[in-house]
Amino acid sequence: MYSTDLRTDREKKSADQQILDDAKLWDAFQKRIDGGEVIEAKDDMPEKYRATLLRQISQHAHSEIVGQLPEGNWVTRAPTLKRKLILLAKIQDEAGHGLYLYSAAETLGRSRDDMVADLLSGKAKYSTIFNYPAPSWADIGTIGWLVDGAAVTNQIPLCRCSYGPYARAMVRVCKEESFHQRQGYEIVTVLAQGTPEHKQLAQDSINRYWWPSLMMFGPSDSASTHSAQNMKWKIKRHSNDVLRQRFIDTTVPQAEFLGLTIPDPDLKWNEERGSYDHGEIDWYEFWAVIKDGGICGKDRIRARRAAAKDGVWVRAAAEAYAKKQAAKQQAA
Ligand code: BYC
Repeated sequence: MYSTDLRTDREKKSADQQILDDAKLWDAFQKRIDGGEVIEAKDDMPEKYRATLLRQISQHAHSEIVGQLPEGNWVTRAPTLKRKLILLAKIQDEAGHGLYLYSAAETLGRSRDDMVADLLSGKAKYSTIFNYPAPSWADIGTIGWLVDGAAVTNQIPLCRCSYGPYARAMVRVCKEESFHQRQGYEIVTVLAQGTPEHKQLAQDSINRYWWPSLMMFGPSDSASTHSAQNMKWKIKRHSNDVLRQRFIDTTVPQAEFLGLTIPDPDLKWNEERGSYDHGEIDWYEFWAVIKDGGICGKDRIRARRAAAKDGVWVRAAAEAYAKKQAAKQQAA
C-alpha cells in the first residue's frame, strides 16, 4: 500500500530519530530484564510494558474487589459464629488485596478512580470465576480451596514479577491466599466427613467450581495473546497451561483424600509425564462469560455500582478527615 508522506524533512528526521531512540530504549530495557533487575515506578519503561502491567494489575484488583461478592452473600448465613468471623476476616483480606493492587497500578500513572470507573462502566475485565453463583455453604469451602488455590498457584510466580510494586504486593497477598486455601479445604473436609447429605453438598459444589477454576488461568497457550511478550518481560514467569497443570496435579490428590470426585471423565494419571491428563476445557463457555458476564455478571456490576453510590459520603468524610489531619500536622 502506498501513501503520500506530507511531513517536512525535519519532521521526518525527528520521527526516524524517535523510532531509533525507542528501539534503543527497548533494547536497554530488555537487557535490564534479562539481567534480573527489578523495574521501579520512576524507571524508564516502554509504553507497552507500562500499559500491559496496568491492564493486568487493574484487572487483578477488580477481581479481588468483585470476588468479595459471592462470599459476602454468605456472611449472614454462615453455620456458626466462628465460621462467620473467619469468613468476614477472609473477605476483609480480599478488600485489602484490592487496595494494594490499585496502589501498585497507580504507580503506573492512572488514578484509582479512573480504574474503578472502567469497572463500573463494564469496560474493565475481572476474573470470570466471580460470575458463577455460590448457592450453597459448601461453595464457600470450595471457593477457598479451589478458587484461592488456583489464585495462589498463579500468583506465587508473580512475587518474582519484574515490576517491583506488583511483586512486593504479591508477597503478602500470597501469604493470605494460602491461608484462605487451607480454611476452604477445612470446610470441605468437615462436609466430606459429615452425613451423606453433607458430602453430597461438597460434591455438588466441586461439580460447579472445578471447570471455572481451571478457566481462571486464562486461555490455552495457543490462544493467549499476551503470554509470549509478558514472559519475555518477566511479568509472567510461566504460561497459562503450565500453571493450570500444576494446579490440577496438586488438587486431584486432595480431592481423592476426601473421597470426592473431580468431574472430569478424562482425568487420569500419566505415568510417563508424571502428571495428570485432563479433559478439554469448554472454551466457548469461557469466552462467553468474558463477553456477556455469564450468570452473575450483571448482578456483580450492579452491586459494585450501588456500593460506589452508597459510599460517596464515606469517601467524602475520609477525605475531609485526611485534609484536617494534614493541616494539623503542617501547623505543628
Ligand atoms: N477471566 O493473553 P491472556 C482472587 C483475558 S482474585 C477474565 O492469556 P494474560 C480472589 C485476559 O485479560 C485472582 N479474563 O492474558 C479474590 C486477556 O484479555 P485483554 C485474580 C481473562 O494477561 C476474591 C485475554 O483474556 N487473579 O484470587 O497474559 C476471593 C487473553 O488472555 C481470564 C489475577 O488476576 C479470566 N480468567 O493472562 C477469592 C491474576 N483469563 O485484557 C479469590 C493476575 C484471561 O487482552 N493475572 N483473560 O482484553 C494474570 O495472571 C493474567 O492476567 C491471566 C491472563 C493469567 C489471568
